[in-house]
Amino acid sequence: MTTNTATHCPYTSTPEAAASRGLNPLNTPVLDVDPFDESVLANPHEMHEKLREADGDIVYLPAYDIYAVARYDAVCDTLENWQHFSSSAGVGLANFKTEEPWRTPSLLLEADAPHHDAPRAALEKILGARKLRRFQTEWSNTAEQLIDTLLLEPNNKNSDGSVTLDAVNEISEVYPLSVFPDAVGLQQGGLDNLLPYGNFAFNAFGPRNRLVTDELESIGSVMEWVGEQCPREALKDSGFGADIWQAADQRNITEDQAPLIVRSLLTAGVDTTVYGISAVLYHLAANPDQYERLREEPRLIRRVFEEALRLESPVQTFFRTTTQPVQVGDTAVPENQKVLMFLGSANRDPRRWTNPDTFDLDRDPSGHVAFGRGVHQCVGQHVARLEASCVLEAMVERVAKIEFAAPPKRKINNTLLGWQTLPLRLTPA
Ligand code: OVM
Repeated sequence: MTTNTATHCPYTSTPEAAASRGLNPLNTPVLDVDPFDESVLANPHEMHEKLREADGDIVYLPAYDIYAVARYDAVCDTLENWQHFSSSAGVGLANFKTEEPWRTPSLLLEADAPHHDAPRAALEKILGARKLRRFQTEWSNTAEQLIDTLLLEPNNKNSDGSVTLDAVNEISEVYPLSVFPDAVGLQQGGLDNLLPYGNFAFNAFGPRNRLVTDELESIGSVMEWVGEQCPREALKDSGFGADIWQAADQRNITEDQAPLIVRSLLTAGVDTTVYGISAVLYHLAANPDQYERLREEPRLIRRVFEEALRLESPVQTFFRTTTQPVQVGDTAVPENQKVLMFLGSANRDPRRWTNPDTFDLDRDPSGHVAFGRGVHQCVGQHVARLEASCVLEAMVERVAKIEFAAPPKRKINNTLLGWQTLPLRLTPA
């Protein structure tokens, strides 16, 4: 049985060949799609549907010799089963067992138990919801000042009193950069390295296409700067960075681990929140009725962010690597195979969500996998939520209407889905 363009895995062309590779010859759909093609990266949803509707819970993609899961249940099962779907061979296309990683692997992202446990436990404490309350007032004030300033900026002003701006440049990138580096305890200089570093790191999970190779020349000095921010001496006395070093003093992690855990904050903590804030602003501009409702019911702010994360899934994909032959539905996946998980597809799977492509404040978006799930689920999710809710609170109080001033442009990244420009017209309240 086949669906769409699905045929069958070439490796399973004869039962003997299939058996020798541990594959069930009858039941692995093969799809001729390229998830990293630039036009697909810009608009992945049609491909997602093809992947979900293929005749199996897991499919084979000959373009990269990888397996892929795109249905909600299959993505969740893969994320939860860290015993069979390992992170320590890298969570990108590259298999660290046979390919040199572009940097020392992350102790959090690219590690399995037991090595993962101590760094994860330490960072979970440091970034826990309760620990973040100390930033609430300051981060709210920063957001309020930012929106106030933008609404008053003469260069943004239209004759009718509204303002036109690029929300990516002026909100999504500005806000995280004005609160997060300070919360980590970074010094002032060189913060302009953070976005290029994150952008490269997320590109580096994909194949060595133009998005990666075009940056190879410039990334060396960026990596050097990032490395220099991680030692204890480089960091301020208070902040997430100092907290990580304190965990080393308490022997919860080793002194060798501390700088790499700081590096994780710098890798995963900026671009992700930039994309998250852009996502929610985009969907509010696209759904003016929902923005109006949000202004009447600001208690929906937390939900609106989750619903935007579900629909946009700023982090679209991660890989795992099989530790042993594993049966997924009707397919026997061999050992040491890369499995690509489509988080963005799971978050729009009609098996799980009613009207999955609709931005709807009446739905319960919890259970989305935009932050992943299982032992690696985003450890910084409370930081992301706090940043976004501060921005949205400031917006709903000050802005009556959000509209597109021009069509937004996609930013292309091998892993991230988001916006390069988001031209908005804001009408002050
Ligand atoms: C890391 C990390 C964690 C999550 C995402 C990520 C670049 C990196 O620990 O370095 O993306």
